[in-house]
Amino acid sequence: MIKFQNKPLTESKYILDWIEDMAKMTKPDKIVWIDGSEEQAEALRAEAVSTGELIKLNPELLPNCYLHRTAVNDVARVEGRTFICTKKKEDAGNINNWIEPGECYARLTKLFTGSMQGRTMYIIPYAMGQVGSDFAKYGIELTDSIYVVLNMLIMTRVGAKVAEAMGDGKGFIKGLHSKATLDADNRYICHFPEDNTIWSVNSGYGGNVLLGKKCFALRIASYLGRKEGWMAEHMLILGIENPEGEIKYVSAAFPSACGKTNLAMLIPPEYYRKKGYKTWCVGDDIAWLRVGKDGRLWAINPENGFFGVAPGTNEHSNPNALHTAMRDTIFTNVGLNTDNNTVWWEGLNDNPPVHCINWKGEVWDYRKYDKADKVNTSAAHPNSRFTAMAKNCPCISKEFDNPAGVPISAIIFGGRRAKTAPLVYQSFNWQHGTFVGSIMASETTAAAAGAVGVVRRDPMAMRPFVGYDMGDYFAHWLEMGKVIPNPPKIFHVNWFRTDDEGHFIWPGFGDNMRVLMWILARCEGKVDAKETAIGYVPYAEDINIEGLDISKETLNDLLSVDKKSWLEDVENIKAFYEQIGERVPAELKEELAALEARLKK
Ligand code: OXD
Ligand code: MN
Repeated sequence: MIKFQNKPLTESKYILDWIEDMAKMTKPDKIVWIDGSEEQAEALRAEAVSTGELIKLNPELLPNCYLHRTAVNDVARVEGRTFICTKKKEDAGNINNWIEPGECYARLTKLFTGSMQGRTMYIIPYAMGQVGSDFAKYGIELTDSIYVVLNMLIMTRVGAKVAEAMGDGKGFIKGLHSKATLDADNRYICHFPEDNTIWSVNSGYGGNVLLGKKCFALRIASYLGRKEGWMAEHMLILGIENPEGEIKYVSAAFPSACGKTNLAMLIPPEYYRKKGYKTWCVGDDIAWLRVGKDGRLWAINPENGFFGVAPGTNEHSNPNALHTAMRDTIFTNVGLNTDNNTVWWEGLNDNPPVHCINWKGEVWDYRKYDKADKVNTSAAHPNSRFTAMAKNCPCISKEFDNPAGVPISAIIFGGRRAKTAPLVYQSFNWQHGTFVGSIMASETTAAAAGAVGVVRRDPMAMRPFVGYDMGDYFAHWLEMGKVIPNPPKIFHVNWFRTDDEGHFIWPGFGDNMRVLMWILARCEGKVDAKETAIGYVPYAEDINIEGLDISKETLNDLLSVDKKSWLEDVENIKAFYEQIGERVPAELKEELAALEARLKK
């Protein structure tokens, strides 16, 4: 029998046996249950400060805030080291990396054996979604990292209530994480969807180790969603309230670091504010969607906090995120202003600190900053983060904790495309909308390791997050379309179109509300649109540009469909569908052929 330092939060033999097996393998010195109490969290923060794992920031300016630095080779999700381990390779599909489960367990067992020696194992029982809600799912993460514990306490709902809701434990998601030696060559983020299991080793970076987030709420949950008839998506959820107090909700999928958090916390431009419009954030990264009794699609945000990208967050781009992160926050890999013990990142303001320690822990000289080599010359790593509580967000929706979620009027796909995609267009129907999602593409960002600025296809922004074959995932979308009596309308947006000199043409940020207003007007059948080869595009006069320094011609440019570049894209999509393989549904191949024919007409 293993010995716990504090009272176990469950009596489930199933759960306790599993913990015992994991402890026998990893051999921690101590084992502690995380109960979700403030006292325990505070003691862990103090311990992490005493070992240097966390730096306590200025309590007057940043109350209850801390800074953490990861290893320099461990700063982003590692897609090349992320695996879906299904019994059959074809069930993981061609887009995912795959290792046969038996082989993977054996390989990782070697890495986990003794990996917690001299350390404490923390047992974190957590819920994704409100405990007791029809949407909720439960997991336990075993970890040897206090940083992980403290982040999970912000990002998920943790503690005794969760352990109680797990009951006998069957069906909970078994997560095991160890920093081990942080050896990048032996870093593995492995998912066993057929066993409800996640094993992550040799990393300390959020996206690889906060197992409730990408690993569970997207990869494992997408697999469960297909089996159980619901959807787990890489989507923000935003409510838009009109002057009559009626709130309509949209969910939107964008690839990592394309402004999801900004859109989720958008502040309407003055024109709309004066009229009485308001916006409410339900979620900034993940949506779980189910068909409601009323035949609409309903969504929850399964998370309890935000793991947002810091650089570029400022009073203009996202004041709500900034205010959210001013208390009870863990900053990771940002700069430390040593004059006042606060944090700084590129794009926060125009006053870089004169005395600063950069994300690598070195003295930093702002005069050496070189845009072309951000990783080595900036104060904050381009993928540095804040982990902040949803409840501290000034615009958090009052439905945030509603176990039933919110009804979705529109699904919006988007990418970072300099040329091809217009500012906004609407799909013809659910099937065509699924096609539009399946051909999403974006120029890559710093959220994942690898080259930045290269166009890659990222269907539904889920390329790194689908826990099974991508073709089957598309088929699941099509199936869902058949069982939602009153489905949301599906749109595509692109805030990132540039002129010939490479400048962004659309102002973005709060002004994206203008596009959302067109989208909602379309959902309500209140505005006409132009039918084009790719879908319905707005008439320029229907996008409100009052108060913006944008000419009608520029708007027309933003809304234009360049057939030549679309036809080039079609070739690229064909190759991508080939790469996904034979499970791409016939309906989507037909949509592609029909698009090509319309473009050639
Ligand atoms: C994220 C990501 O951290 O998508 O949300 O990488
Ligand atoms: Mn994300």
